[in-house]
Amino acid sequence: MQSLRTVLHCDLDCFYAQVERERLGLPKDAAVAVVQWGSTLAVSYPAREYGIKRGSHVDEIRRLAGDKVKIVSVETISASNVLPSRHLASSPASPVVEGRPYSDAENILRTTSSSTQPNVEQKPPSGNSVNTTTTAETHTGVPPIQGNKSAEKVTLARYRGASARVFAAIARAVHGMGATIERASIDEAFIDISMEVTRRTQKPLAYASLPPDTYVVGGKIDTSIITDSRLAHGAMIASAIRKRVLEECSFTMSAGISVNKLLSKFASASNKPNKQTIVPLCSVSNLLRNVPLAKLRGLGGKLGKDVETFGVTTAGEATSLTMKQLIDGLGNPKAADFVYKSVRGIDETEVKARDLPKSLLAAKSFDPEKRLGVVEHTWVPVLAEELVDRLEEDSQINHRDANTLTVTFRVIGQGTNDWVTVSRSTSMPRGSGETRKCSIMKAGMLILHTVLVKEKQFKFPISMIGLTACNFIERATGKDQISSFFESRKGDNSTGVGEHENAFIGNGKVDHKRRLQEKADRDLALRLHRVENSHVISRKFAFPAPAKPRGVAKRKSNNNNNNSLKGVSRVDTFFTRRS
Ligand code: TTP
Ligand code: CA
Ligand code: CA
Repeated sequence: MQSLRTVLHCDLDCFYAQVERERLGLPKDAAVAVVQWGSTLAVSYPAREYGIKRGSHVDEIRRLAGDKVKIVSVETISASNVLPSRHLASSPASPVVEGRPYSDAENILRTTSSSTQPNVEQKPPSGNSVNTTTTAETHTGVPPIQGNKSAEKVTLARYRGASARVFAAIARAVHGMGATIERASIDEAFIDISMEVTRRTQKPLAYASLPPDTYVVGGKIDTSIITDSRLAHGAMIASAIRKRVLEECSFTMSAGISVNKLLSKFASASNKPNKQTIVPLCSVSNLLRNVPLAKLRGLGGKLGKDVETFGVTTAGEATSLTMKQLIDGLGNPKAADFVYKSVRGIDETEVKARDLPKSLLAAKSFDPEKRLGVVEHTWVPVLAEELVDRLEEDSQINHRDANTLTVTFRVIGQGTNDWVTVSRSTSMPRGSGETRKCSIMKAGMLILHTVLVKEKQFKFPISMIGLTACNFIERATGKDQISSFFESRKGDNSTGVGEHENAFIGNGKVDHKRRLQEKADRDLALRLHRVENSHVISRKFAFPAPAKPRGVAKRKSNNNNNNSLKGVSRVDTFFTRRS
């Protein structure tokens, strides 16, 4: 029965903008717009007051807000330190093309040494030094540094990192509640807290004790009614989670509290930023009455269009359709059932902790390039570096290693003259840092060279290259690592046993049941962290499904540095020969 479930939807406010605001040490109320190739991805709420929206071009931001909005570009990485083209703005029409070209080095120098440049990024980029370019700001005569899509690639590492911190804080906030957390995107999660709410409803909760930033769709709730009382308890938990995220990560988050995913997601978006909204069952029909069909989950595409052929455009109107009409019209009883329920706010979908990503990808599309050397020297090192970073992050969180490296590229097929996507796999080089990066580069170059130059199965130009790590195997992990990961707090990099676990071990009073519960919670937290990468990969780099890899190295559990397909020695020979 859906009224006995309590489902939260948590969504960070203007996520990328908050990450940049925090990174640059700007005040909480700073007007910030985060742009990628000149177009806005995220807008802080104060900046929204100028009329700036997602998709606004930098020119428009300047026109609307002058220098009152801080423009920050997403981080990009390039193969060379300074590529002349990177100083051009993304659009030829943009006046910033006329801006004085200057180098990254100059920019960093300027930004770190000049206190008279209030709108210039204050902190140098974190992470990789030489190849990582932080592209910042700006306005009034200073060109946005990020510029040339074909010479740089965007990296979302900053936002992934911030997201991981947030999810860790959420996991800690619901620790011990038997909650299920489903990561829905880089900045949002569904949390099923039904079990904890059931436990809490033994105690009455007065409406007046709800946090002041709690809104109720349709006015008030009556906490003497069990369904409303559950939502009130849910609101207390939501508030605690948001508080924790704010304290540990300095990010504000909005939340929706209701009985299912559909309604809680609606709720979280209805009072932003930094607020939470309850949708009680009695207000569902009012809430959905004027909602366009396309706004409902699952009805944004063809199915929604099919329902519109009945002559209805809103959820409210669609409730006039009978199940029989829907089955006859849609020709699919399952789809009919889904529509019938959705327009009434009924969603039986479970909140599910998702599985680990099966692969990690670093990829780049670029203008067709005829010279293999340019691709090898420009993109392979950048992608290898990104992949190593992600592998190391993944290894730390998920205690596993990839066994296979797949190199995918887009070229012209011999004879057909069509673009084709080709994949070749080899054993994943082991090691860490620079050494591993070099080995991955060598393996990638060997594959490209073998397929494109030696075998001549495909023709230049080449327009995309991707390095994928897959075929993961779990490393044996000690309990300490899990505990310390779970318990570690912001800024606490210690690898020792967390405070909770210490108490647990120290007093020896915790019973078996609690021990199991804690383990379940830790596993939950880990599972949650493990899905951290999957969303971003598939969303940000629309990467064609690789053709069935040929020559995939056999999985070996005791694989150390076993580059069995072509062999490290062959890779080394190749590299030595070329260099
Ligand atoms: P959203 O949650 O959709 O938006 P938001 O967090 O910026 O703002 P809101 O307060 O309204 O929730 O997206 C989260 C981040 O994902 C966003 O900050 C930037 C990124 N993003 C894109 O890069 N492209 C997109 O098309 C969307 C929708 C988001
Ligand atoms: Ca958001
Ligand atoms: Ca979101």
